[in-house]
Amino acid sequence: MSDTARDTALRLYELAGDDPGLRFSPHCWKVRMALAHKGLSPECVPWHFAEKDAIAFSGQGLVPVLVAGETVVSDSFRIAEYLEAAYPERPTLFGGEMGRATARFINAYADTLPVPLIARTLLMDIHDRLAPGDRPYFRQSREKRFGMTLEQAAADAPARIEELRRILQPLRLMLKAQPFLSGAEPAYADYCLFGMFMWARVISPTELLAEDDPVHAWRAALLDAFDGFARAAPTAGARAA
Ligand SMILES: N[C@@H](CCC(=O)N[C@@H](CS)C(=O)NCC(=O)O)C(=O)O
Repeated sequence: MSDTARDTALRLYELAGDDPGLRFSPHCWKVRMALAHKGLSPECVPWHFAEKDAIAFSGQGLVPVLVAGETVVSDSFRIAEYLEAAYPERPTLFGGEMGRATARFINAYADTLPVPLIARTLLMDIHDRLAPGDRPYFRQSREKRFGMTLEQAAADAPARIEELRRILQPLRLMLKAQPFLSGAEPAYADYCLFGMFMWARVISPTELLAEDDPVHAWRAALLDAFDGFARAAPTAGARAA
């Protein structure tokens, strides 16, 4: 990668609520943390579900989308791979090929198990904080995806939180031996899962974790990373630190 490419300004399209400061997408948070890890500060462009045209240049309809000069990258994992290749002299996101392969598994785990459980606890809160023009699309697409109304999902939230806490057991066992998924320091594998918790933190007052859960302490350490970058993100409601 040439120096010119390294110095290229970065632009990140990310999902926003009616309040454009509310950036809650779990996949965008994975990328936000990856950028912070690399010490990069992109221009962040708030994007709404109704604005498919604004990201049509990326050839698909989902955020995050990263623009780096002439390069356009979509999909959070591919963006992390791009950053790792473009900024090799900065702190590594994967720690090599084996770390990248393992991070890919953690990403798949996060998207397959926690995402649908957490989604069902948040759907109503997300809906209520979207721009009014986004709400009908969100309700229709998510009710179809989950086979239930947003109201039914909200009523079912406590059971889903219990289920979430159960499926986090592998993380708890790991935390007995090391402070982060990536070892002594956090890296992309951690951000893959942490993005899920930022989704909840930004959009909803619902607490997903018990205070004495080791996952709670892991999450707190990541909230504090990069001078409290994630902790400082605007949230929808007042919450305890
Ligand atoms: N695998 C993709 C998933 C991206 C994704 O699902 N993005 C959501 C926001 S969290 C989106 O753009 N949804 C648009 C829609 O549902 O129309 C990634 O990791 O980036």
